[in-house]
Formats: sequence, C-alpha cells, structure tokens
Amino acid sequence: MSDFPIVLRKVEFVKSATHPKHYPLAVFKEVAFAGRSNVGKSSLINAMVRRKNLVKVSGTPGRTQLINFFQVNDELSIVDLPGYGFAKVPHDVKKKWGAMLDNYLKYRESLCSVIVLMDLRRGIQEDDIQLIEALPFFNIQPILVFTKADKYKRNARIQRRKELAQKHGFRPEDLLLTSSAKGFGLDELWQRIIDMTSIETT
Ligand SMILES: Nc1nc2c(ncn2[C@@H]2O[C@H](COP(=O)(O)OP(=O)(O)O)[C@@H](O)[C@H]2O)c(=O)[nH]1
Ligand SMILES: [Mg+2]
Repeated sequence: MSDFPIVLRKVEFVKSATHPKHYPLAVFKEVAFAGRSNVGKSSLINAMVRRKNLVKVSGTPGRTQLINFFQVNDELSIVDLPGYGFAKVPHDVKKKWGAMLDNYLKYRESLCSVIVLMDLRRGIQEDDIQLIEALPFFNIQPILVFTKADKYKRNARIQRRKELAQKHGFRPEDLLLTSSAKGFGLDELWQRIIDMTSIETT
C-alpha cells in the first residue's frame, strides 16, 4: 500500500442534502467527486480515506440523488455528488439533478475543486466535457481523473491516456491514472487535493 501525503486521523460521514439550506456549514475547504454512474466514485472515495464502506458501492446506479458530505481530520470536506449520465433515469429526475448540481456549484463558497472521474476504458464523454467546461464559469478548478486503470497493463494505460489527452486537448500529466482496486494513483490525487486546498496534512 502506498504512503499517502496526509495522515488520516479522523474520517466521518456528516450528512446528505439536496438543497443548499441543508448543506453543512462551509467551515472547511471542500472538494467534490463527480462522474457518471458506475465510474467508480464511491470506490475511489473509500480508497482515498482507507475505509471499506464509508460510501456504499454500486447499489442501483443513478438512484442516489443526494449530495453526501464527509469530513477528514476536521480539515477537509469531501463531497460525493450524484452520478450523471444514467440513461434510465426519467427526464424530470435528470432536470432535478441538473438544478441540484448547478446550485451546489453556484452557492458552495468553500468548494475548491471538482474531481471529475472518467472510466479509462470509456474515455472522456460528452457529459464529462460539459461538466469540465462549465467549471471555470463557477471559478472552480477541475482535477481530471481516470478510474479503473488496472484494466490496462502499465504501458497500455499510459498509451491510452496519451491518446485521450491528444484527442481532447489536454496534457497527459493533467489526467491522473487511478485504481481503487489496486490502490495506485491515490497518493498523487491526494497531493493535488492538498496543493489545491492548502490543508494541514499531519
Ligand atoms: N477493476 C476495477 N473496478 C472498479 C474500480 N473502482 C470501482 N470498480 C467497480 O466498478 C463498479 C462501480 O463502482 P462504484 O464505486 O459503486 O461506482 P459509482 O457508481 O461511481 O459510485 C463496482 O462494481 C466496482 O467494484 C477499480 O479501480 N478497478
Ligand atoms: Mg456511488
């Protein structure tokens, strides 16, 4: 297991909310995890905080339409946003999701960064691009992360990242390769979060 650049002294679930008036007080710097349903969001958050079941993995995809707030070391707030791009959710659910995310990005003043998760096999999809391109309008920095990179051998995943970076106009080094199954890329993602939030790490 790799060493994280942060000591995890305390990790806890705070609350779930949909409306800004129910968010927890914005006392800590915050990062939010976003991505399509089934991309590996819950798995990655669990791996990042070294808890097996802090966040439920893979119930019915697309049904967790809540914003879930967690807290690390009384320093950092971590948010699990509802997954997008689930074809089977009805239109009005999608509309509600859009409004909920819009409100969150607009009104969450403690939000430093949105971590956009994308399945390395599926690549960067239309709804990912929409989110990535929207973030600058809310003054929010993205961190771009590929999940399930263990599905490729080492050289193949580096090649795949290079191709996707070229196709979409990113620098390969700005696209993190992670695997919560094998536990790689997590220390690098932690370092980006620490750099972006300037939180204490000891
Ligand atoms: N091989 C592999 N599978 C993963 C990884 N992360 C998640 N999965 C699997 O992908 C599915 C969806 O994971 P989940 O974390 O629930 O995705 P979420 O819907 O984005 O929260 C589950 O079956 C996980 O076991 C990974 O890093 N590698
Ligand atoms: Mg999930």
